[in-house]
Amino acid sequence: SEKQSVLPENFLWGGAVAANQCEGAYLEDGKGLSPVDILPDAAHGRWEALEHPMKTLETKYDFYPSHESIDFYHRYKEDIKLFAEMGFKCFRTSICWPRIFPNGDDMIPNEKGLEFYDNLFDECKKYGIEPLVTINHFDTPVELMKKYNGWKDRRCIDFYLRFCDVIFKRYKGKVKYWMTFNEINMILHIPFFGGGIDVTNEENPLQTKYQAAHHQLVASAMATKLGHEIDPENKIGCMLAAGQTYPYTCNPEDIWKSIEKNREGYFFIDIQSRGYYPSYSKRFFEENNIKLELHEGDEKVLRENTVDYISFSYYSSRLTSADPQNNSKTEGNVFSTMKNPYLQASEWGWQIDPLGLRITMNEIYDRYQKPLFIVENGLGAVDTVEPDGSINDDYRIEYLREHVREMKEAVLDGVELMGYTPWGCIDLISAGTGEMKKRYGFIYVDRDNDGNGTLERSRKKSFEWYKQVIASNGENI
Ligand code: P53
Repeated sequence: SEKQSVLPENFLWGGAVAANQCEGAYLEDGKGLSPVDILPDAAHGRWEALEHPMKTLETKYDFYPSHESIDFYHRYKEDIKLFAEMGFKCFRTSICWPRIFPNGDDMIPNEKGLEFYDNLFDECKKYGIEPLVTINHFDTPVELMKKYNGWKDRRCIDFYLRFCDVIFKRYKGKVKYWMTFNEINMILHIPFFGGGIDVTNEENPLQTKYQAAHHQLVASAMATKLGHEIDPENKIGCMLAAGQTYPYTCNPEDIWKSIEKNREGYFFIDIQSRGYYPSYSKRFFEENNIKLELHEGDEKVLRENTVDYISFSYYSSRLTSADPQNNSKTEGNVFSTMKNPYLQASEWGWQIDPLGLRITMNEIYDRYQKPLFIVENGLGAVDTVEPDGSINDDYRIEYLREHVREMKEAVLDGVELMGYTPWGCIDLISAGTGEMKKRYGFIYVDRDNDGNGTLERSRKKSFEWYKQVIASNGENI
């Protein structure tokens, strides 16, 4: 029964987390503050706090979800063992920038921080798990915001490259797959997460965001160059918060609007993958009174150092209309989207659209013709622990099964796909809400929104399901 599988033999099955949402140990071994470390949860004003981070710095909250988080910093061995039991081929995490450079602009890296990631990657290697590393996942040091207003300041390029130089050299031979910035388009929506920026007092916030984006795009290209020089084996990718925006109706006005919305995200990948500012950006900048400051050599660096692959997160499609009357924005989503009457939504209002994944993959692949990597996908849901300790998360299995099904369809459509790492393979703190209750994991963590619980780990029903998906290379879903 040597049935040929749809997915390639070397397909990278795994799971994804980010340092700032799972490690905890927020001041241990010389670490500086990450953006999440100054934020409360949604019930205590997280959104307001995200919008005015400088003011947030002066506010004392009773509880900070990230400070202990799921304590991955001390429990990673146990967790990686569980990932290995599921058969993970790869594991996506990020390197916490302020663990390595507590102030961001330090000259000398923090050895203790570097040691932690040495141990972490060695532990992965023990089980043949390939690390997949996000260099900056919402983790621009808070000190850089205080001193420079984050990525608004061009000097962040140098600080970031110093960080890249240290980690590329240190983990050479241990890490091969890198992503320069998590959800690089997030800088437009949550500039504090995306770039350590407070836009409260900015005259033209859009100008500030795009100037910061330019700095990140140049930094990303320079990091790609550096990474290839240090180890030609390195594969360096970009990362987009994806999800196709559909037009509400066949009214050409709606179609045009959806094109504009999709370009908001493509803008970044057009530069990172094609190597130059897209033609449509000129008019957009003019109409929004944005004047970018480019340095000599920027355009050359962008053109000569495009990414090796394109990774992205996909949770949902989006929907837009030209008529503002129709734009009944759904709750709980950073991307403004209308309610799609054909789709169900999660408890947090995220609309569930498996076919949208196939659509999104086909669109991205047609545009860039480079290998894709799905590095986030999943369902945030409330789980119930039964008296016997079991957790029957059939809703999560259902969500993932339908998405894996459509992912395979996209591969049959001709899309080149490197791997699949569902988000929050172990329960962790939600980026958007700071909650524990919004769970994504195959592995349950005993901890609630207020930080109560033993932090003990247990296998959910989806754990066994995912294990057989991997074992069959995606054939038994
Ligand atoms: P949560 C929304 C808000 C913040 C970050 O989100 C987001 C999104 C969704 O696009 O992006 C990613 O935790 C991000 C992860 C995050 C995940 O979505 O709000 O890369 O850090 O946890 C899920 O449910």
